[in-house]
Amino acid sequence: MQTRKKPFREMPRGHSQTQTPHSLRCGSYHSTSTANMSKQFQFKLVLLGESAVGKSSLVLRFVKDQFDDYRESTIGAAFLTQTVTLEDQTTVKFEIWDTAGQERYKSLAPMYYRNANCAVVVYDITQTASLEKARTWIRELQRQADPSIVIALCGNKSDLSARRQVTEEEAKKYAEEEGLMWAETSAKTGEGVTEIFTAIAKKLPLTAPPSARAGGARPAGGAGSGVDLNRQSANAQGQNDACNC
Ligand SMILES: Nc1nc2c(ncn2[C@@H]2O[C@H](COP(=O)(O)OP(=O)(O)OP(=O)(O)O)[C@@H](O)[C@H]2O)c(=O)[nH]1
Ligand SMILES: [Mg+2]
Repeated sequence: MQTRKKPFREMPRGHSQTQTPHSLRCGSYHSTSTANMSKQFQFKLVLLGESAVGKSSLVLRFVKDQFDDYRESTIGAAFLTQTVTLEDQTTVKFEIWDTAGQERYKSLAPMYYRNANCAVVVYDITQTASLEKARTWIRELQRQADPSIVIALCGNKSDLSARRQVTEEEAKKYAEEEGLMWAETSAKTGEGVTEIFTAIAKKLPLTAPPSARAGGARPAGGAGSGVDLNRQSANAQGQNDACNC
């Protein structure tokens, strides 16, 4: 059992560390355009999965391109943002809620997946039980989250393939049956990490109007826009403000 230290800007339950601008608080999804009219969208993304599968590590890799062999388990949830730019220069800003996988925090999860546009449900390829847990989360999302939510199943720790317990075939078949995106990743080596978030960005409805419940993306200058993302561009890469709203 590894000793895990250096918390990843975690948010103790009931304690707000928020420096988050009002416009970025959960439930606020807007888009606007830059002077050259490239489109920008914001989406709420939630990570779910058993404790120690590597949710926080995936976020740390995606947001800061770092990895930490000794991480502390997340308390409550952590909030970060990261932006990806697609080939057509559309930018998608993810507001990421990294939830705590420990059982005692399970009841908090609906608060984080409510109104989420996309979810990354993570399992550890070296732990069969973690795929079972992922299935449980997926069933819960299918029942309780917004019907339009984009769900990606992510088999993490692909660098530990010598200890693999979950085959690619098994996970892929399940994902296909459920209509989920699927990929294997390694937060340690970085393999597949940017790719899975980019694939999600491409799958999100970048032109559709927002659905009734989830915060959908809106075209530049459309009704309800008004948050100038460019004003927050200093925070857009690797921001890790926490928020408990
Ligand atoms: N080898 C390897 N280890 C990883 C990988 N991702 C995470 N780890 C390790 O797995 C352990 C758990 O990682 P975390 O990111 O804290 O897991 P978590 O899912 O956020 O756990 P909770 O916060 O308790 O829900 C840490 O020791 C990480 O260093 C990976 O891709 N490969
Ligand atoms: Mg964590």
